[in-house]
Amino acid sequence: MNERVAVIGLGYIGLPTAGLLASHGMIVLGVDNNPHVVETVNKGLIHITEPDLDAIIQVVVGRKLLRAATKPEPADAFIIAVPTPFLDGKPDMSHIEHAARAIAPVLRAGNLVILESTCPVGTTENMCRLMAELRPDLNFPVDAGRKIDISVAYCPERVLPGMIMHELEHNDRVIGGMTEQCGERAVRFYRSFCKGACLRTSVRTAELCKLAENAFRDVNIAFANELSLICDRFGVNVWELTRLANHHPRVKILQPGPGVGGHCIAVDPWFIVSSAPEQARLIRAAREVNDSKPIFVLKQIRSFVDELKSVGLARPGVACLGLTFKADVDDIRESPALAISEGVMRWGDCDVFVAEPNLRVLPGELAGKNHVIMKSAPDVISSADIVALLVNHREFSQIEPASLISKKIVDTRGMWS
Ligand code: SAJ
Repeated sequence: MNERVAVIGLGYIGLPTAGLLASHGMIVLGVDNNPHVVETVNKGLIHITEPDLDAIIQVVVGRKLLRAATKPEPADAFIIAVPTPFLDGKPDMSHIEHAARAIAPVLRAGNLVILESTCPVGTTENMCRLMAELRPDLNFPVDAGRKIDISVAYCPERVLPGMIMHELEHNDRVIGGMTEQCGERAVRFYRSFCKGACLRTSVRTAELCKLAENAFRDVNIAFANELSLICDRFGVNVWELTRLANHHPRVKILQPGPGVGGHCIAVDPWFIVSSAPEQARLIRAAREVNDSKPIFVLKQIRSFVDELKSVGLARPGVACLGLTFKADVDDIRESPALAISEGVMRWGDCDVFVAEPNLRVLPGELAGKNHVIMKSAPDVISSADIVALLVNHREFSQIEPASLISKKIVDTRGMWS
């Protein structure tokens, strides 16, 4: 019989996972507390932008392999993929707690519960203890030596937004079982749809592994961003410098940018820093370097604004190209490009022209402001005196170099450098 799976949380990870499992013949219930999301998915549509996801969801909903609801129902396996924000200097695990409370009443002996959300070390154990308290009639892997009714594992998602459907199927998975038996059960589950290696370990190692991966990338991007500041001081082109340095066989410098955004790399390193502040000095420094980069970009734009004002231009026009946290996605969470555009808007003495091909309306503080206008990239460039390239969307590579002549340029992504 087909395996029944409930996926809790239909966001950037949960919905693609639900679609992939259903496309492998599993009967999937997607659970989300947002009725709009549930309604959208049940129509075979999607509420996020991710290449190839729309076609998969349309097919599996049409074939009745995927259905959405606001409450969990009994299943063989439960995957929890809910947000884990970092609020006021502390990780907020309340969504995981709510998910555990929601699935506890429908759990049955033989079930598998997998946590995929990024979380601080120890979270899976806490979640397991909570479910054990809520269901004293079932044996959870919290007390050594007892027969286990419910297998619990941590298997972090590691997919790259923009490539999720491919990476969900092909990336290797790190699978931490609360016990060996839990790990083996979870490995069998992932092997049924994942073509990558399924690497078994402990829950704590798997939790820290996910955080280490994102902190590693953050530290490496911080190195590139710090180099861009050093290059600015010496009048050196950072893009040329990194290109040349990367010809060394053991050097691979990442790309500097306007800062680091998204809900993963800009957030997850704090889970390590907040729980090991004395040890995580480099990881903290990297966060600070990356968080300070939008301020540097704002200063670059401001110096052009002041220069134009000093020669008599009363209200310079600033084109902000891109608002999302990275290229070719519609996600604005922690976006440095959005923060920079809002910063320019707040000065109040410039006109702000925004081009963002992946959004239909102006988000956040930019919405409803008289001096902020959203238009196509060629239109914003022709209206502006200063052009700030904030996101390297593929549409922007079509921009005619001739249209930039006579403009002041702040190219944060090296597209025109
Ligand atoms: N960025 C740079 N320079 C670079 C690379 C990225 O400035 O050379 C910036 C991007 O513009 C963006 C931010 O970093 O603002 C993060 O983008 P990203 O593409 O590096 O990563 P995410 O956040 O989309 O996805 C990451 C991935 N983690 C790693 O590569 C280690 C992904 O595999 C994870 O699954 C995801 O976080 C997650 O969900 O944790």
